[in-house]
Amino acid sequence: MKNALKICYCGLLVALFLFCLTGCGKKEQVKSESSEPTKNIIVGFAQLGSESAWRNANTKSVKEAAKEAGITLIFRNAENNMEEQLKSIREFIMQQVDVIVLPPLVTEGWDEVLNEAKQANIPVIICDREIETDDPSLYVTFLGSDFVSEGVKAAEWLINATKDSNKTYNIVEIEGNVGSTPAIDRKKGFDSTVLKHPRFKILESTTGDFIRAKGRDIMNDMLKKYGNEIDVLFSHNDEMALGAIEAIEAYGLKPGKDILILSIDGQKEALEQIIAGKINVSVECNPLFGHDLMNAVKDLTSGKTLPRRIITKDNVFTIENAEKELPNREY
Ligand code: GZL
Repeated sequence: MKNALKICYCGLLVALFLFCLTGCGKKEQVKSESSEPTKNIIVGFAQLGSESAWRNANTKSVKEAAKEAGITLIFRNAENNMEEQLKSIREFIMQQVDVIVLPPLVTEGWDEVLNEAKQANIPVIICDREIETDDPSLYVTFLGSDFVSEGVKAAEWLINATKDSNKTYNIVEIEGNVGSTPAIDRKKGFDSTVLKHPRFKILESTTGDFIRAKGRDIMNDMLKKYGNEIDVLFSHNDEMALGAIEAIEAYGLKPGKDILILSIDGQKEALEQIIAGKINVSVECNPLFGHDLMNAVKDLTSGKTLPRRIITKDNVFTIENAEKELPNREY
């Protein structure tokens, strides 16, 4: 009997020992001393305007992505006024946000305010458009499209579409905001590619500020000046191309046939016009980078190193694929 008691007693002692060894029952979430409580991230976003469907889709994408990521977004809209963007950035610095995100209206004039952000130890992400600066430390990364490539893709479509013709093609160009990287680089990519071929000539190139009504008015003026001489319009965005279509039809010509129309952005309305035969090509410029932007913010604030450039993918829409793509368009 005594032996049996001894065995039970030893068994109990072993069970007790094992129990304590495994953490004494209920597991507690043990925070190591070094783990910080998850901090709420505050981002200042100085949007440049609401001039196009592209811009409004970009705003929506950034706001929704911030909400999904649990990031507090302080949103300001400069309505195409650089002074307002500068004011917004200084406001964000006063509020000591964690990250400033800037889609710069134009490339020049940001060094002073970005130096103030640097002195305040607030990192800056440039998105959508780029800045010119001699000080690469003024921002961490650029997230956006390759505008030179967009211009080249528009030119390549035109070169291919006219390769069997021996006529000279007179081109007019309606540009985006003067001094903005999409306007500068789309022009660079397009002009440098088409002008390698003697059959193309650029009659005139002028800004429409990415605005539909201005695209219409400028096309009007160009038609008054050159009339039926115009064979091709290269518009730096769909909004201005859609405005130009109104002017071309009012003049009595057929857009997409009498005047080939090359455009950029890939917005829903442009794909509808491609299907209607009034626009020949729209090179996509994707505004829906809110999710990628918030991932970059989270990586940055958790100490990860970001790539210097994060380039969004852009497709090309023509009569061959517009119908299939139309249901997927979110802007
Ligand atoms: C391009 C963006 C341009 C769009 C226009 O990234 O900055 O501005 O192409 C928009 O539609 O107005």
